[in-house]
Amino acid sequence: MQRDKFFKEIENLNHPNEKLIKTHCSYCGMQCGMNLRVNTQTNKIIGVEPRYDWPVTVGKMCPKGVTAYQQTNHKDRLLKPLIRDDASLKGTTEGFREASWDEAYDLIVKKFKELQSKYGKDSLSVFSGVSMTNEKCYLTGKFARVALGTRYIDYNGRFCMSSAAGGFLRSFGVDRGSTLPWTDIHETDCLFIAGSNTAECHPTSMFRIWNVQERGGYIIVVDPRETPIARRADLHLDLQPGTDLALANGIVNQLIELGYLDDEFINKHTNGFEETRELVKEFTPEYTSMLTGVAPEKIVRAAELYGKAPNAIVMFARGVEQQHKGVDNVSAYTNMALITGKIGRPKSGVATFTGQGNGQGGREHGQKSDLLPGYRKITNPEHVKEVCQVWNITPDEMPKPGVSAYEMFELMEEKTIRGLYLLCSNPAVSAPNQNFVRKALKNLDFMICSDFYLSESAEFADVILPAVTWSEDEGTVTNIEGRIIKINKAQEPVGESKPDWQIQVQLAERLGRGKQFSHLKTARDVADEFRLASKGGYADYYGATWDKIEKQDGVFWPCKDENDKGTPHMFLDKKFYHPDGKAKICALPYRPPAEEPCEKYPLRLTTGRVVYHYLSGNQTRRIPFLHDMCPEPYVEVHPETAAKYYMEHEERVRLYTRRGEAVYKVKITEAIRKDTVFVPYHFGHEDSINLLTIAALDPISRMPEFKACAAQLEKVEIKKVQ
Ligand SMILES: Nc1nc2c(c(=O)[nH]1)N[C@H]1C(S)=C(S)[C@@H](COP(=O)(O)OP(=O)(O)OC[C@H]3O[C@@H](n4cnc5c(=O)[nH]c(N)nc54)[C@H](O)[C@@H]3O)O[C@H]1N2
Ligand SMILES: Nc1nc2c(c(=O)[nH]1)N[C@H]1C(S)=C(S)[C@@H](COP(=O)(O)OP(=O)(O)OC[C@H]3O[C@@H](n4cnc5c(=O)[nH]c(N)nc54)[C@H](O)[C@@H]3O)O[C@H]1N2
Ligand code: SF4
Ligand SMILES: [Mo]
Repeated sequence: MQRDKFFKEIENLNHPNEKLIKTHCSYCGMQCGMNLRVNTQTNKIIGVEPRYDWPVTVGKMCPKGVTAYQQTNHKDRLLKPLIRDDASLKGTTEGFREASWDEAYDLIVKKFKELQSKYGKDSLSVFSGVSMTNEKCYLTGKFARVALGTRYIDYNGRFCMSSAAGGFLRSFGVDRGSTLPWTDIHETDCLFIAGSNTAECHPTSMFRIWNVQERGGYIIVVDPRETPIARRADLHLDLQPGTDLALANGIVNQLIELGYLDDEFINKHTNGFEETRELVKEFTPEYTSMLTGVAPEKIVRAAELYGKAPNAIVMFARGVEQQHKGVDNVSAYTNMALITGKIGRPKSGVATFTGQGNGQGGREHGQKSDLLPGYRKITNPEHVKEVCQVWNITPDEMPKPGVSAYEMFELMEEKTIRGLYLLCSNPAVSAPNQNFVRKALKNLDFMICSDFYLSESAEFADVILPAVTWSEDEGTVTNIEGRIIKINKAQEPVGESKPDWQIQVQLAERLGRGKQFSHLKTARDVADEFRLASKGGYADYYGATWDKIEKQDGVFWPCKDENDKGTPHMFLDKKFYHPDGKAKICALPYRPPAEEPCEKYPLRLTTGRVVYHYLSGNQTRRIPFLHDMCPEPYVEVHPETAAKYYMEHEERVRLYTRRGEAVYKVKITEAIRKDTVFVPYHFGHEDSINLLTIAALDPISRMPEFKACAAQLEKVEIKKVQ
């Protein structure tokens, strides 16, 4: 094969003092294939090259990916545990001193035991993230339930993918972010993409997406902003933030009106069509236009383009999901595929753009307050029994379900939760309603934070534990497609830093749970236990051995045993995961955003990302190139709106909501609705847009409404500090 030949040539060009470690990027769900370049004299990572032999991204990487390697030996790395003796300095970077691991562990165990004996097991909590491997995510769930014995564990996926998960579970009975492999995308005839700034957030998908147009197919984009992908789309539906449910119902109305139904598919493989048909009757193009701000002709045209395409894929991302009706939005857009039968076959289906590197795997194996490995339920006694056997505990030792991520902060604020083990997340930037969240963190009696840089959240900790970056450990992650892939170790841990799974094993031993943890001596040991724990669950990874992953360029779950090659396409047999084997078409009444504009707050505020930064920015703000390209946040304002407020480009203005305020540079752009302003959220302290966002939670997914609230702008005069 041509690509093998090419790759061999590249290998031959290698410098004798260099080796290449095959792996994937540390950041988003695309998990682009990369080789880390390692100097064999110093054994240090010195660079990166894209992997042309990786079938999903074929040699493509974005600005974050090509600079990701600069994280490993960065000057800001935490090299030793840090302890802060003076609690009055909480919320600052001050007052930390270096300590040995033993001293740190002793202090943590003493404090955890004190709190639990005084206030009960559930006085401790774990808040984690999904930039970690499956093995680490799995062990974090086990650590919370077995080593700490607390019900309170949840993770940053509640702010990310939980609405997609909730919507897929309701529509299909199973939650795999994509029903088909990414290598199908460029071969479809129509892409309907809602609430995804794909060109900035999943840039290495773009070559496949543009290819649809080049082959004569169509791209429809739904976004309040004219993003790069919206600019070149065949149709841009520029809706008001928070109105997707009305738009989806309106498009379904037109798919029915214009006769694009697949009656056979609906009859044989779905439930709920008649209720849905009834419900969407009122969502005529005119009524939908009134609710969403999208022109009626565009709504009809979207239904035509999607309906007549032989194959089509409905795709969405956080623009749709981060609303207090995110789950309904997901199911409502999924209805498009179910009523037209464009699912359960190659080149047609539904996919969400998975956010974090392991956004998929990290939600399947027990970091969520109600879930156990393999997507088992903590409320199901059979499931609990199965997991207890692997964990070597009795079912009565299994804690009850806890609460969602934001609700944990509420319990911290009222002191029901007194201790926190934070790892792999930076909620002092990324959680909504920051004034409240920071108060909750300050209110804790004892907090530990594991990170490789001192994050804004670590500033609230009593003990900081130095973790390793993705390049200093091995394990698996599950990419945007549901494909389990292998992350390889390129360098020994910097300083005294340790992988999170090792920290948890050592802490568990000191907490008297050696019997359940001491046998885990390597990441591979954790992997073997983790595969077993997922066995028989519907997210079954048992057959996804590291050898198979290597041999097959990854393994799509479910993969039940050695002979199972995995499942790239879901539902090819038209069997959905609900007990009756049918998918659910959902009748979903419209409700507006939790906070609508009013006289005092007349603008709609929405938030999101830029290509140069990643999430809370704790990693990317430290990379010189990325910082230079985007050194500070800004507020995007339409020229007519700016003129109304007498604001000029780059002038500093105050943006405020009912919850907080911040000062930003104005970026005047026609690529946004006149009634909407947008701020990227990658910045901390007084620059965080989450000082302003609303914690209105989705009733099912408990996702906060990051994408819509009411705001106002005001001119300010910044006085120079003397
Ligand atoms: N560069 C970069 N890439 C990333 C990340 C990153 O931080 N930086 N993070 C990764 C992660 S964890 C995630 S979750 C993904 C996120 O990927 P995306 O969801 O694509 O990113 P966002 O910028 O949050 O939002 C997407 C779009 O939603 C639009 N939007 C806002 N409100 C609404 C609405 O009410 N309806 C609709 N339909 N659209 C709306 C915004 O204008 C924005 O263009 O990206 C991943 N990739
Ligand atoms: N306003 C607004 N807010 C949002 C969003 C939005 O669109 N708008 N999007 C939300 C979304 S989709 C997401 S995903 C969240 C993400 O928000 P966060 O959970 O805060 O995500 P990160 O910034 O990745 O935080 C991860 C932290 O852990 C560290 N880290 C990385 N890998 C590891 C590891 O393996 N081990 C340990 N111990 N530490 C590690 C990093 O240095 C970083 O400090 O933000 C949410 N917040
Ligand atoms: S697209 Fe995502 S995975 Fe690929 S290089 Fe960029 S950040 Fe990394
Ligand atoms: Mo995310």
